[in-house]
Amino acid sequence: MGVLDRIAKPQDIARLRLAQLHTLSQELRDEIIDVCAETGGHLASSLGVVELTVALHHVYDTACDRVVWDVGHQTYGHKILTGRRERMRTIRRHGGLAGFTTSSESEHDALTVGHASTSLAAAFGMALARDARGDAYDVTAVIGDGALTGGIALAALNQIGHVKPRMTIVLNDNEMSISENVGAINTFMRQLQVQPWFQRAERSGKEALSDLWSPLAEFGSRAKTAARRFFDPASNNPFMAMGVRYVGPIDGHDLEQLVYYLRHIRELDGPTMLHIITRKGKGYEVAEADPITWHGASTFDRLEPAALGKAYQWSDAFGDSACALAAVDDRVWVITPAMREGSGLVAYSRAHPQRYLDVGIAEDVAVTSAAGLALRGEKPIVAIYSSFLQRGYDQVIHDVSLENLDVVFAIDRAGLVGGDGMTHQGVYDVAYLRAIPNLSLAMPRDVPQLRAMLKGALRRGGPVALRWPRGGVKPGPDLPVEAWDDIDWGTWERLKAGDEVVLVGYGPTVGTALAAAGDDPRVGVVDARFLKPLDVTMLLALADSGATLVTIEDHVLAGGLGSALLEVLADAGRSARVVRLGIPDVHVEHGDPARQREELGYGVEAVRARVASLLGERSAAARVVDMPQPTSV
Ligand code: HTL
Ligand code: MG
Repeated sequence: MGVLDRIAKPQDIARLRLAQLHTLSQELRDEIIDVCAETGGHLASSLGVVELTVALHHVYDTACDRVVWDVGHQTYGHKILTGRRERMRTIRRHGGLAGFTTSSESEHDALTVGHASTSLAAAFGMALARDARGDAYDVTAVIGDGALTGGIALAALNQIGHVKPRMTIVLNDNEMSISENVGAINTFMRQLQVQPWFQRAERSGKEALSDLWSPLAEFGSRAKTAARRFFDPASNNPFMAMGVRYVGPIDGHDLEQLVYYLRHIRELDGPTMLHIITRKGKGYEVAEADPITWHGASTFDRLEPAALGKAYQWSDAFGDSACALAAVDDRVWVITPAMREGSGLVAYSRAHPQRYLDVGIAEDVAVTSAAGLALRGEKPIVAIYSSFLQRGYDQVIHDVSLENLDVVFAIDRAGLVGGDGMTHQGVYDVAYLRAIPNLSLAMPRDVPQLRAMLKGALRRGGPVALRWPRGGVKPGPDLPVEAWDDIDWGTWERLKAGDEVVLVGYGPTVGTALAAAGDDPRVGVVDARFLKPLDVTMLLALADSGATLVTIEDHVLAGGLGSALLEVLADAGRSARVVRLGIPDVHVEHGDPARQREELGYGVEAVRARVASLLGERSAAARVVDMPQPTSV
């Protein structure tokens, strides 16, 4: 029986000796690899914080102390240690554990999270609440070097350094966001590690440690001395400049040091940042060698991990199109907020490095820098996930739309996203973008349409948002940009005749509509590829035809296409029977999107059933109308 097997509750970890903590770390690492091999998931990040996880649970009681993990994707070890070991193989799956910390899942998860950079502000609030109530628990934020590039993290640090509540900030620095980390603070952190004083300090830290490994009471003041040794005021440390005590960097895989510093920092007043250096993928060779691929892995064979190959994705179609467009127009730029791989931009970043920008996890900066570029005549494309564009919403309105600037938003992961779940669902952007003046919004149903829309967007100018889903797509034919289709801006396309029930979809739900309609001559299909401007002419013609209109969207119903359609009909004083299919007023958890769509009533089977019942209703109504009227007496 291993150490892990003997842990009934996380509080048991407090009693373990150093040697047992080492064994526990090994066992935990092993289990994380096994789980991820079976389920896929955020392997490399979780492996990198195994020792930190064990140290945190050794020092803190997470049932009352608050440990706030940023993003929450690195918490596989934390979940295993906090009563969820048996359910780990359900992670990210339908009805299973969430891939991120989720407070409804466990009292040990301090925050429901998935988007980056929120931990510092949330922990700051918790520390204020604790002090206001006179409580004594500890508050610790664990933030990655990637997440620290986000504006909200830096703004929170600014407050923390000003108000100075007692809290610990563990900066988990593995030099990686999903791809290589970027930014000036990152450069500073790299410089820290090559300073001779740092290397000296690391050695003397070790010595200080062997000196001081004895009961806690002895340590208070000596810890401060040791901590001070680690800091060279001549280094212009930006964290110190912001009013946060800085300790480090230390080796984040050295359990002894981790425990030592966490213990002593909790005794200090005010905020302290412990900078730890870790290796993403630590302990699993392939993941250490290629942490980018193994950041979010699909299932794999532990002993023979093959290259994680993937079919052609919508992201690839965008990346290839952007590459081609930038090659024929030297004013085209692509900006990504830290999502080079996910947005299909690896090839683009190599082909056009001068007109490629990774701004870090800073969606607001991505949008407003695009505005700046556009103000000077460039043609920026902001490549961004639907759910992360939420972070740049004010910038879209205030910096882009007000000036009617030529900025294209290339919105990926629009629709249900699967394993990432609630925090990452791309199901709000139609609603939140449709409200913005000057902006066009469209969704292609295939790659030729994507190319036509992207080319058209750059040509016509003004803010244009194009969206596509997560997942595979058939590659387009190999054609030069001049041979790409043109698109008639703002028009819909009637793909199948039929005038009793007309299914109206956009993007992938056009495929749903076609499949559900089959070859029934009574059922028509329309591709509502422009969500703004809408094709009012076609819409009113459809309404006047007397057909029942069924909108199908992989998006929330509130503010989606169905709502837009009803607005047009109401304003034009027309009436039609409209049935709206899509996501009701709930958060959709992680799971298999195809199954979720059926359950939510807009998968192929669900739509087919709905169409059958609508056709049934119509013929029943027609029979009533056709019946001979009884003669009056
Ligand atoms: N933008 C926002 C606002 N939130 C998230 N989560 C992302 C983008 C995407 N994302 C992740 S994990 C991650 C990004 C950019 C890198 C985080 O790097 P960090 O952690 O250094 O903080 P590390 O992986 O341990 O190195 C997810 O969506 C899971
Ligand atoms: Mg990192």
